[in-house]
Amino acid sequence: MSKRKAPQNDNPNKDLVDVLSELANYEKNVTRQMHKYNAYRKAASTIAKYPEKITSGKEAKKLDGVGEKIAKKIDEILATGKLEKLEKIRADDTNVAINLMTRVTGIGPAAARKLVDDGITTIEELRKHQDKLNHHQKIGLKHFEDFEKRIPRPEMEKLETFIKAQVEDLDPDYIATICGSYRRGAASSGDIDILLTHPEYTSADEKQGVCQLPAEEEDEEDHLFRRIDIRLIPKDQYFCGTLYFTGSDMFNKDMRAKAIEAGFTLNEYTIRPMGSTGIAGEPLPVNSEKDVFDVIGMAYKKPSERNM
Ligand code: DTP
Repeated sequence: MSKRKAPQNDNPNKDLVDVLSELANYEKNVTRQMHKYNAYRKAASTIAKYPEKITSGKEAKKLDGVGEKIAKKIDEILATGKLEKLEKIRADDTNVAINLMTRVTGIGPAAARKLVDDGITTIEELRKHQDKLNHHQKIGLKHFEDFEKRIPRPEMEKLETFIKAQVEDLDPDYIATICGSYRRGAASSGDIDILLTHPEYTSADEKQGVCQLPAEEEDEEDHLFRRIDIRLIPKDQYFCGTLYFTGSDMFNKDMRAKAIEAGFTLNEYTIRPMGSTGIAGEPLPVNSEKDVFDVIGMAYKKPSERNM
């Protein structure tokens, strides 16, 4: 899963979206208050979709996910060009260091805080104390600079062709789908999320790795190292898997909420009916992503329409 989200360049409310996204990251990485993280993310995502320039908190409050507190912050940003709360967060060295550590793939908020408590505040220092890292985190640190860079779509297309050919060679019965933002049609992706299944596959496994496209011509510059997540999924759970790993994360949250309203519980593995006792029933048979939309009573959305 990637840590850097695509930049919002041509959005009339880019400044507001950037501030809310930075606050969201702070709540996730530093305070670990996930409900606040979700609230800021939700507000940032609705504002990012709003086509006009927002001129007041009152106007923003009409949008889904923007409440009183966020509307106030928007007024402050519009009036002063900044947000006092964010200025304070940025001025705190511990916050800055924790945020930096979480940018390393494999280092989550808890591990980041522990490193900072141990006095490690820069990537350079982290490189000198690799004994504190597990295998996954060491890979993240080794490729820190490359992994921060987004993967342009043309490179994703080449990776897709390359990976699918390898999988086909292994066994033509494998079904492979590159999910994530790539499947939603994004111009660039943070990483490569591959879901793999086989008609005879029955138990789950997960691999995170690193890959690099081979240079096609001798004088061509080397490609960067890219993060690749490969998940091998049982066939009966494949479509709930592609649905979840295609995202976006906000779309997933919304769809889960709609599933609950319709009396079902949906996750990356299955969709199950919720009994009146609050205990989930047996997984429903799912043979396509559309089956899941149908069960919930939602109109089908193509991957490119799931960018919320
Ligand atoms: P990027 O281009 O930055 O890689 P992405 O592919 O949409 O963007 P990820 O690679 O981080 O995002 O994750 C792949 C998918 O997994 C994502 O589109 C939806 C799902 N997902 C990840 N995290 C969450 C979450 N917290 N809640 C719900 N779905 C999630």
